[in-house]
Amino acid sequence: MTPRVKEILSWYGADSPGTLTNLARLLNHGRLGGTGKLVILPVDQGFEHGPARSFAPNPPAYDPRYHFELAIQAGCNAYAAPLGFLEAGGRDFIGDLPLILKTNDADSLDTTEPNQAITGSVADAIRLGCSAVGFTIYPGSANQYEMFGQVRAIAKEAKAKGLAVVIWSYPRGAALTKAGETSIDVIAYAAQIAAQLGAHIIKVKLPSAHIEQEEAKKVYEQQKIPIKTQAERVAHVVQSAFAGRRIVIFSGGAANFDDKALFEEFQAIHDGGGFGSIVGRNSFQRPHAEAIKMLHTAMDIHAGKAKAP
Ligand code: FBP
Repeated sequence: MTPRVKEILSWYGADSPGTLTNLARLLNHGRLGGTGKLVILPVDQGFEHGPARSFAPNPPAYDPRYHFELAIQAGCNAYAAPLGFLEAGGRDFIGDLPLILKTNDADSLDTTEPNQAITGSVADAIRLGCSAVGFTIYPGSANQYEMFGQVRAIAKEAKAKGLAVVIWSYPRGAALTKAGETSIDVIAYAAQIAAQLGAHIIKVKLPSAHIEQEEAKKVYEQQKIPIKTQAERVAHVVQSAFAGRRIVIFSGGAANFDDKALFEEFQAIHDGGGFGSIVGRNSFQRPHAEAIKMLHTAMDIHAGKAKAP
């Protein structure tokens, strides 16, 4: 156990040894093991965006086993997926890397107010040997309070049974404009909500400099909160999650094979004190060897071993 991982675990004083062991598994695995940084492969896009949009750019990715192999070979800290993908591949890769079961999912056939269905349970996560459960909330949706109640119940059970909890906190819905979904005030707020809901690991999108809420705007201006650069915005989001005492990681977004831009984002996450990335489409939609190379560069940037080229 490195001093940094010990320090991070000390922030979660209410948790049982079982939950802390699982959190430590996530932090100690892979190329970034022990650094306090994480790169996680999430593959729920088949459910969330549909199979062709997700896997046609790199057809081997239709096979559930592809993603286990990619995460293992790249040295990711963990692999996160819905029930079906984990059931389909789990037996072939027992003990090879920590797993996170997504316990709710949405599809893009539904165009009504953003919501998710419960698609997995704590019992499923334990049966599949997972270290954590994952759950998406949509702050700003008319369904947000229902989702907060659901994650509360799943997190309570997960913690009672010794698992860690990862919350994907993605603002969207009737209360927000499109720009508001990634505005700095709203992303910082989304990180705070996930922390208050008891997440061990919080996942948000990288924020823009836009400020959505009028009341918040006044404070950002009065207090001169620095939000000009991406690194400053990352630092503000991390501060918003209990003064940096919660693990906050940032999502990759739609495939953007302009690696320069991607590496600059990883650099900003590193410079702002973010804890790493969760990179789905940008890794599994490119050929395998290129994905490994990109993920290794991402890890080196997060570990401070390399600068964005
Ligand atoms: P990507 O790196 O592919 O963006 O994946 C991260 C992720 O959080 C997935 O887990 C999830 O399916 C997707 O983003 C959600 O994307 P959207 O913003 O379209 O809902």
